Amino acid sequence: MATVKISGMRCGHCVGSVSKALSEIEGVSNVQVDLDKGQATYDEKQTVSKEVIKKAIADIGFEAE
Ligand SMILES: [Cu+2]
Repeated sequence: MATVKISGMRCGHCVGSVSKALSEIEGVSNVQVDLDKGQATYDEKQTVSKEVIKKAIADIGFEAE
């Protein structure tokens, strides 16, 4: 399981957007977004570059580290 910190999420709508964006990345599954912790966890069915994850999150207006 991988974890990514995400800043800028404020509500359930943000959680939904992040969850959808991550789920659409090839190789990513079981996405769980935690609003209170400001992070998402996911499983990798294949190796997924952290840069790909960061870009997908940046593309929808949030910041990942
Ligand atoms: Cu929101």
